[in-house]
Amino acid sequence: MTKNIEHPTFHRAAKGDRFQFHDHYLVDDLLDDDHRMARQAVRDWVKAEVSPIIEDSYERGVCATHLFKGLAEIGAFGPSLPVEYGGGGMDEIAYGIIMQELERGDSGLRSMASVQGSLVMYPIYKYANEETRKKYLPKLGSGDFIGCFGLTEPDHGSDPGSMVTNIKDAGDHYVLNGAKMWITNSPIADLAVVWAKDEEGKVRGMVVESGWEGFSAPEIHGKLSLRASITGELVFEDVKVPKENVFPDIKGLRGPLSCLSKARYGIAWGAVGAALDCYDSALRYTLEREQFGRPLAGFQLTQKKLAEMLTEITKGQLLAWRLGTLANKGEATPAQISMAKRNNVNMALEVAREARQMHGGMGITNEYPIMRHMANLESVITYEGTHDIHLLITGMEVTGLNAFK
Ligand code: TGC
Ligand code: FAD
Repeated sequence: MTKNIEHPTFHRAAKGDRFQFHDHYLVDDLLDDDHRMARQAVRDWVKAEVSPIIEDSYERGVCATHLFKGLAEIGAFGPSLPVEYGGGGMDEIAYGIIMQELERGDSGLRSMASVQGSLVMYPIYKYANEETRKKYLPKLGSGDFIGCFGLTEPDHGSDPGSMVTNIKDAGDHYVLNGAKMWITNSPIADLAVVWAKDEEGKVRGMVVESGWEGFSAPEIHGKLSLRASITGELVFEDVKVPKENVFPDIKGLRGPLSCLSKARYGIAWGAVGAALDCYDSALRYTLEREQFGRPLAGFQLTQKKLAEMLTEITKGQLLAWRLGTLANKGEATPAQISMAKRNNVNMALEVAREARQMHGGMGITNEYPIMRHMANLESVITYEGTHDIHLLITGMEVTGLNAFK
């Protein structure tokens, strides 16, 4: 059988927007013009600025820090935060669709935006005093400052409530001691949003500048995942933190967990982007690659794989979109967000694994984005709450029984 170029899928993929036709359930119709414009702008930017360099960055294990400025220019930092505080003034669906397009490029790229917007700008906007907001948010929004978020510790990952990093009142300032681990962007950060216990054992949040005495952020080497993103520790040795930098009114784990809700929501959308890129590559490859005298896509087993991938991606798109409509009304619950993060990241990882096999030997090379997405997604399924932690959050919601305590 010869290659069937009239095959509608192939025809549409070759002719039009190469991603458009993956929208099997016309989710596009659920978006408004602002969403579509934001998506196109980010897609074009990723194609022009990221696609040409990402395989090289990944292979060398280098974070392309110049992209921070570009991310700021396309409005990827805090898309749903108010404009006057450095955000984009858009809704939650715009935020989600931007994360989708970034992660189509690379999960590490989406990480840069998630951390800056949802884990650094969001808590400063939500919890800091007005002076601190004005001091840091414009520079974070413009990409002049890079931020990081320190919650996880060497001995306390899934259970951040047991953290030992602490602050002690020293009159006109606090003294911060402790260490954080696995912190995205920490070695290049200008500031960190840090969570530490006060003398009453309550978790408090604060902005800590990297130039202050006693602050260091050594890089973590040897990562085989998210290689285009930089990760490090945060070490605090008697760091003096001015009192105005400590968030005044939020006490307890609710503070950092509310930021995680915001970022996990973005990941639920972002993972769809990584899945779409893998699916797209598998579809193109199997339509072109011939074995036994016909395109691989002509075999039933390949079609089963493609059909199932597209079905799962479509379900993930609809889950993210529905969550977005709830988030726009302020009604998305942490448990709903957990379900979407868990489902969509797992879905993307399964799609990546299947796509890898469909590329045969070529699938293990950097000619195709598959291995990079697959390895990245191993981090994504671990950070912001592991796959199993999100399962237990859902389990708690449906049974009313807390499996953590
Ligand atoms: P628990 O007693 O259940 O809750 C403590 C307080 O927090 C409230 N809460 C939330 N509030 C807002 N949003 C959420 N998602 C919330 N979840 C819980 C809760 O109502 C309670 O409030 P209050 O007022 O009654 O005190 O806490 P727990 O100690 O039992 O822990 C529960 C658990 C295990 C679910 C939680 O600790 C958890 O989510 N663990 C996973 C840790 C995690 O996700 N770490 C992520 C670190 S940051 C990161 O990975 C960034 S990657 C960045 C990138 O590169 O993209
Ligand atoms: P652990 O908590 O030790 O878990 C190990 C395993 O045990 C997991 O499979 C987990 O699901 C399982 N487990 C744990 N508790 C239970 C339980 N009760 N029941 C059943 N199974 C359980 N953190 C930050 O604060 N800021 C960042 O910017 C950041 N960036 C990161 C970037 C990367 C690349 C990575 C890999 C991590 C990052 N993290 C960050 C940390 C991340 O959030 C943690 O790795 C994650 O929360 C898991 O913690 P842990 O690695 O200590 O694993």
